[in-house]
Formats: sequence, C-alpha cells, structure tokens
Amino acid sequence: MWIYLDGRFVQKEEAKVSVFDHGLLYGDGVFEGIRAYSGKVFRLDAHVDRLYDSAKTIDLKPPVSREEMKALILETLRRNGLSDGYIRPVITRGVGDLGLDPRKCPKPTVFIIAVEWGAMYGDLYEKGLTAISVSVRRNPAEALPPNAKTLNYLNNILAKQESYYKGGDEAIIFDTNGYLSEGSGDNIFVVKNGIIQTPPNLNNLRGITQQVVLECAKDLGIEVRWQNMGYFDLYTADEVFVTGTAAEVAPIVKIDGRTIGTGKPGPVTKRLMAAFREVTKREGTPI
Ligand code: PXG
Repeated sequence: MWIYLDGRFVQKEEAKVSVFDHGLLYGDGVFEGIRAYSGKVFRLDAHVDRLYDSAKTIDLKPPVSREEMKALILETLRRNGLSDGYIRPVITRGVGDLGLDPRKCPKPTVFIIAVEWGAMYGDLYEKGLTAISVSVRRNPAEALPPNAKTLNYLNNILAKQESYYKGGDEAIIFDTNGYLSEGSGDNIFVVKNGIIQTPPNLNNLRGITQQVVLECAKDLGIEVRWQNMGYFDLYTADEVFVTGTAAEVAPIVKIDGRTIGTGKPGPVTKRLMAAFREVTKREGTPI
C-alpha cells in the first residue's frame, strides 16, 4: 500500500508522523473522506473545496494547492491500482513544540491514504439501521464549527460510542438548542407525508452526499425542506435515513426503541438510494 506523505509516496510501514505533530497532540488539522466508484472519483472538486475551507476556518495554510491536491489524490489511487475505494486526505498543523502555539509549526503535514472499501453497513441497507438519540450534543457552531471537518472528532466518537453501548448502529445527535443535528458521520433526513426534510447546515456538516440526495429528490419531483426538527418529528416520521460518503444512503428503521414507519426501509428512501447509486455510476473525475 502506497501512502502519499509530505511530497513523496512511501509504503504503509514507512508512513509515519512525528509524536510532536499537532494533528496528533491537539487534533489540530483537517481531513476529508472521498469515494471512488468504477474508476472515477465522486465529487472530487466539492471534497477538495471543503478540505480547503476547513483549513481556512482554522487558519491553516496548506503547502499544496487545490489543483495539486486533486492530482495527488488521483495519483494515490493509481499507485494502489484502485478503481473503487475510499480516500482520506489529511492536512495537520505539522510538527511543533509541546505548547499549543500553531506559529511554532512551520510546515503542515500532508498525507493521503486510499483503501478498498465497500458498503459500510453491510446487509443493513436492506434491513435498516437501529439508531439511538444520544445525550452528547453536537459541538455548537460558536465553539467549533461543525462545518469545518477538523481532526477533532471526539464529539462524534463519544456519540457513536454511546449509540453502541445502548445497542444502536448509529447515533442521532441533537444540537445545544435541542434541534436535530446529524449522525456521527452522516447527515439526517426525515420523510413525512412524501416530503423530505433535513436540518439547516449551521450545526452540522454541509454534507456532499446530502447535497447529491437533494439533487436526486429534485429530479424525482420529491418536495424538499430545510427544517429544524425535534424528537417529535423523528419519532413520528414515515421514514428516516442518513447520508454520508462512508454510509452512502442508509435507512433507519428503529430509533430509541420506536419503530419508524413500517419498520422496513420506505419507498422514498429506496428511490433515493437507487437514484444516488445511478449518480455515482454516471459522474466523477476519471482516475
Ligand atoms: N456529518 C459528519 C459529522 C461527517 O463526518 C458527514 C456528515 C457526511 O458528509 P459527506 O460530505 O461525506 O456526505 C460526515 C462524513 C465514518 C466517517 O466512519 C464519516 C466521515 C468522516 C470520517 C469517517 O462514518 N464524514
């Protein structure tokens, strides 16, 4: 396995970063999760744009340009002979001293990992996932903007952990205002009376898969609303599903012990899953 690390391609065993890297010491850095389908990288521009927007939010200046980053992502896939896979570009603040001061980190660390990765939830796309609404709240935008995809994922990990020990496959996270926010690594949609609703993007990540699903809904003539929602909307939904690069479009059929709709993936979710699959086949930057 070839990994891109700071200007060269090295084998996995040699792909090591310093214990003084602030990405490790403080979670000071940004990342992306991107998929390639059938020899094409899906929404490469949108992912690289979000990576650079995340970097700008934390005032981190990447040592490679957006165009170079795109070329390096494609090269990483080529070197590993991958036509389908998951790509993880990471930019950290780099090596510094043991203080927080980012000015003491002269050179950001950049690495790109690409691996083979199929369906994240296995057979649950047919059966549906069980979700737990967790007590952990989403980091508020005024503390650490959820729109920046930073290496500080403890908030999400605590949520995921809570969902696991309460018997769920995925967490549903609310924000500090009591509104529905998102999953631990995916955006959330609620279907009610044929209309699909998703929370506005202040207190969650502006998902690229979420955007694709909204485009699919428009093409299918399904009405879409950006809507603040609470527990009531969640528990009384006809259908609930989550979207993400890793999760793709995944139906949720049980939340906090309550059956959602019929307890099986619903018709709107299924249509959107199929439509999403078609877009991933059709589109993409050739590797
Ligand atoms: N919300 C959060 C908090 C995310 O981390 C999404 C939504 C979906 O965004 P995209 O643009 O991918 O549709 C993400 C995605 C995982 C995992 O293991 C998920 C993500 C990153 C790393 C791992 O589920 N991000």
